[in-house]
Amino acid sequence: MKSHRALLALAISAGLLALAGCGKSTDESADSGATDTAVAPADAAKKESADAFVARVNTTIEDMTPELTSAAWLGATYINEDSQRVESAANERWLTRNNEFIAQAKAYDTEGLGADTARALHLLKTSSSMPAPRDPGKLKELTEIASRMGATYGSGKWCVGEDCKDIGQVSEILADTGGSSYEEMRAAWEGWHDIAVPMRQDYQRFVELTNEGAREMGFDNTGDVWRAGYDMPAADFQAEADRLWGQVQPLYEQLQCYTRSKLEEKFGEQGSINGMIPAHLTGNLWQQDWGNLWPLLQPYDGVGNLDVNGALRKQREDILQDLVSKAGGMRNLTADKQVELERQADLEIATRMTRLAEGFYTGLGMPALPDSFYEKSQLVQPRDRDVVCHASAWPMDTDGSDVRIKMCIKPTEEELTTIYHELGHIYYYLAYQDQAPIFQGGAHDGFHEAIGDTIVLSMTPQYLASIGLVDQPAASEEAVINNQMRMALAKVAFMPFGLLIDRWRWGVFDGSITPDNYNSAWWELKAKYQGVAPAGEPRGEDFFDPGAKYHVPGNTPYTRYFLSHVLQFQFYKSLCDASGHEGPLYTCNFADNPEAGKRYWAMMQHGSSQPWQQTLKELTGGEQMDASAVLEYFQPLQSWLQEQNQGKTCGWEAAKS
Ligand code: X8Z
Ligand code: ZN
Repeated sequence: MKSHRALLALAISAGLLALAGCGKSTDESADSGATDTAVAPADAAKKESADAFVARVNTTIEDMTPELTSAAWLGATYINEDSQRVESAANERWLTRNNEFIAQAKAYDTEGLGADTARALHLLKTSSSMPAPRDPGKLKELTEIASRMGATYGSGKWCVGEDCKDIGQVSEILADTGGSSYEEMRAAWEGWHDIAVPMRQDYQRFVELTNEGAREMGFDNTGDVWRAGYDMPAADFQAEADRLWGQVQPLYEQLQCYTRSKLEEKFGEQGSINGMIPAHLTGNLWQQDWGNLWPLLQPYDGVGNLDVNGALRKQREDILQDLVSKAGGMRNLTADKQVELERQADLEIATRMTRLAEGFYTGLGMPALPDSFYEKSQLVQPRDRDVVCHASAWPMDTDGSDVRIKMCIKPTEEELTTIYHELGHIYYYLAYQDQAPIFQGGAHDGFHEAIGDTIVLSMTPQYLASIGLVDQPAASEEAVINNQMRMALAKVAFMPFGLLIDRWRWGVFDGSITPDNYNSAWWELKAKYQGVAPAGEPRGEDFFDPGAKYHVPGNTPYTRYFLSHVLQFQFYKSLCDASGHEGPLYTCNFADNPEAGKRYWAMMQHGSSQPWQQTLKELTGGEQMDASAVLEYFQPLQSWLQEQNQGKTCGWEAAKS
């Protein structure tokens, strides 16, 4: 069976299909403003029972998914004008059908319907991340813009004269926080942000078109549609996200303060801007993961070796040496042959890393990945064409027989954890493949993002040692703090970023942020939530900095990642309990525990067939998202940071950004 899950998956991965996306929940209040007056859908609803209609929708999704996903896969892995044309045409066909479905779904009175049918109708009405206008010309224009923005991002390069660097190469300069100079990092950061400038016009039109689609569906604007997908009144959702942020904000502020002071020690006055962190200094283009600042921020030098990067690099080097010696030694190799062997080594280490991740899931009792996964996935960056390197996971059809990931894997810790993340999506697809297509989505989109990240929390030093990536871990308070810092640089640093992208887009969609302040509003939010600022002059409206982040041109809603960063700690705690873990939460590793695996799989099997609160309750016992497990986990680090920050003036002056 095909599904909305496939479509949701594309939302997760490819972006375009997000438009068809599902997994959004149903919410009466979201429908209450419906203005659909078209006669045809009402007539259709009289002639076709709701049950028959939902069955037809399911069959249609099943039938249309393979072509749609293939077109999107081509668009992302073979960027050129032809693939964009095929991709946007496939989307156009699907969106046209989906609009008919939405209109008809709204014509049914849900009173007295069976629970599944009512849920399916509800999902249909609230499941568009790219609401499309009914006007065929405008719908076509929208799909073309969406494809073009995706391609512009995917093929983006920072060029100095003839020397052009893609996102991987730019990221390497930023990631080398010990080696690259302040100015080198700044040039790389600015260079990448230039790729987004040409998207500004397209994005503005994109907003107009999707807002028109949203209004035709009965919503105020596109952001209103996005917020409707959480089985609660859309208006309450923002307050819920604020509440969760309020729980973790003090911890983030301590981490920001410590990081800033270390940057000041290293760079002097250039290390901070009115108490904020300069955007090009965190080792990441968007300041969402500070793991690359480890050399600067490691609390206790040399306590417990957590150098996963070094271990992976060495493994790749060993693989290459092996290939070279099998080929008769370096001296006997042509330049072409050397490149070929390098490439083989890249693929071999990427495959090994993926097998490690798969091993975690199979260790929990989940199935092995089908051979087709390894045959059809893109694990390394092709040399002969542009692709979208941003990692994604794809269900190509609705029966789970063709699942893939698309990545440009390099031998780093960050990429390793991203593989575990992507396989979380893949295993979710496999777990709910027996659901009707329309229920093949996450309980909500944050659940989808949290599956793999929960596993990442279980990648303790003990686990990393068990797979040969670090030495037998030290057991000391210092080692605990070191490991907590390693996790916090990925997880805590991310949280404000997870929130702010959609704060910006919600504002853009509701008109409170207008095109003439797109960029200034972006930096105000960056300042307010992250305490991050660009170096030098304020970034004016000649730039379009939000477009330099994949999910904006890719139109993937982002609050899901913020929610995931809360949920994953709740899932982790429950799975740790299920595995019989005793002791502090942060020491728990549930690898190879069948009980934890059973509980997890049972939750995943529900897909989006019931409100997420119910699914959450089955796993955790509670119906609310709650960040107290985040605070419990990081308690030792929070105390340690407080001590380190004593006597410092923390906080920042956001207004001056
Ligand atoms: O986009 C992703 C995944 C694919 S769903 C690689 N993530 C967000 C990002 O990279 O911005 C995972 C964490 C946040
Ligand atoms: Zn994801």
